Amino acid sequence: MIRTVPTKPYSDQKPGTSGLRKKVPVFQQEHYAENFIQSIFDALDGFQGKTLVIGGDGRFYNREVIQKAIAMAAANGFGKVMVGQGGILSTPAASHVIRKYKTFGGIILSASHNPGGPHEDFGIKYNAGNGGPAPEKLTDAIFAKTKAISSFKTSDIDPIDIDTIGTVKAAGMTVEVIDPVADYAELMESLFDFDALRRLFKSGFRMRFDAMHAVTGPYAKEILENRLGAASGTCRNFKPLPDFGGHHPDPNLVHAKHLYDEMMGPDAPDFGAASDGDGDRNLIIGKGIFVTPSDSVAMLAANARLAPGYKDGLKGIARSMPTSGAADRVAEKLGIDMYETPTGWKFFGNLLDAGMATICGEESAGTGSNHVREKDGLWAVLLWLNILAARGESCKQVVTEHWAAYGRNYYSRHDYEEVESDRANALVDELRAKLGSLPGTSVRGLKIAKADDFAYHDPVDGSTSKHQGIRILFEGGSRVAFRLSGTGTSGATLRVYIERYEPDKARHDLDTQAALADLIAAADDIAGIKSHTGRNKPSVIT
Ligand code: VG1
Ligand code: CO
Repeated sequence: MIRTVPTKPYSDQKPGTSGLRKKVPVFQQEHYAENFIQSIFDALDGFQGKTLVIGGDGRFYNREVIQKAIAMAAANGFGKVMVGQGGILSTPAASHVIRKYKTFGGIILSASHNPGGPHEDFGIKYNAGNGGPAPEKLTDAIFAKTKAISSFKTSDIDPIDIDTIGTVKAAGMTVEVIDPVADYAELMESLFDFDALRRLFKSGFRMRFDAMHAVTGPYAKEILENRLGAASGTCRNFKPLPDFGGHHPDPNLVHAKHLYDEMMGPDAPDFGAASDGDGDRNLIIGKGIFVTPSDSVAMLAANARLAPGYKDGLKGIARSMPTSGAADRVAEKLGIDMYETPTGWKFFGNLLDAGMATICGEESAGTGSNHVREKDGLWAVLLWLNILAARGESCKQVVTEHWAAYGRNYYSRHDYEEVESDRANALVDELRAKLGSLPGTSVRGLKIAKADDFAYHDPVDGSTSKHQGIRILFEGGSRVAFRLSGTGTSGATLRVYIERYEPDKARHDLDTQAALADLIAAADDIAGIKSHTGRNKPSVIT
């Protein structure tokens, strides 16, 4: 039943910020998925007889790769696989299942916020036994294996019925199909005050949750409508579709503009939220107010004690380098440590495992805590709801009171998508080459205090990760940062991050782009964005 199949390496299987992401036709090349899965197994040690979790966000090609992964896990000697029913497991739910059942690790099939369909994106990532994304050391080892692979192991089994919950045997291995929602919903119930949330909804509190036809639909429906009693119809686009209904499952102000418009409209519900393809991101919009992800991390951290799961306070806060400094001010006030990591959730794992950080966040709408080892979209939504219920205030009140107490970090990210790779690389190379000469000079009346290429020294395992984004720090605390995306599948995406701190309460309701206008102009002067990319404006502004 078990076969060793000869194969040839592909040279382009380097995992990016979060796993390997390519267009579906790339993944459909002969043995492409098999090569990568075998390389994951080849980079691991000691899984014989152990359990592997397999699930995905339901996108096109999910079911096919799940069958391949099951057959290969059996041939490689795993004792058991746990598969989400219908091939579904959100990224945070998969992380939880790995941890709860103390499995060896898990394979998550997702390209997250990237679009899905026969000509769109697919992805594979590996999460380790702590439930977190493979650290760099492991992704480097996997990449090395992909370049040298000469065969993979698989077994000749009939396709497993992944739509029926239960346990079957295949090639000597146990396959358990599990309810993808139950364990996760129970975890949420242990962290948040569900009684208070039921009272909130009973009192007439109205909410809109947009699952964007992606994986959080079944989770949100069960938790918000079934368990918490939110009105039926609270969840929209809740059926996961292989092509996400033809949209990008990216909860930002472009792809979830309909939600934004509704929340700014005359009959807006009290609270609006959305999540991405694999359920680890969150978009938070209160009635009449958009909450910037960086602010959201800070506000959740400042109020976390109001939720039962965090009543004893936080050990520390961690944020990625491009994320605004709003959370730093909260950490300072709470007297707890603050960590600044590179982009990508894999860098939070050690801090969470070591008990050094409790809440982590990224400017890209990712927030999470030590309850799992991934960012968690619904978790953030539920923590917000818990805070609103406990404070008896609106989202807008919580936000404006936070700014009044801590000051406001005006913040925006400008993305230039699908830029020619050579041109994007040239921009970064030029910028890097002149970093040394920038400090002390002024641009648009802003004096540069420091300019560097961010490097992270992991305080837990001592490893160093270099070239994690270029930072230009101005006197007075404003800054711009530049990096190239590691999740795209065509050309390069340049991300420009812009931040300015405003302590003055009288200046807290400016338009964000206007408040940042001089820094936006300075970023272009310094990096030559327009001339390098050939674009005169960003594709997406968050
Ligand atoms: C982006 C975000 C990053 C996030 C990553 C994965 O990466 O900027 O903060 O961790 O996506 O999120 P990049 O390299 O494109 O900037 V997800 O929800 O796509 O798994
Ligand atoms: Co995601």
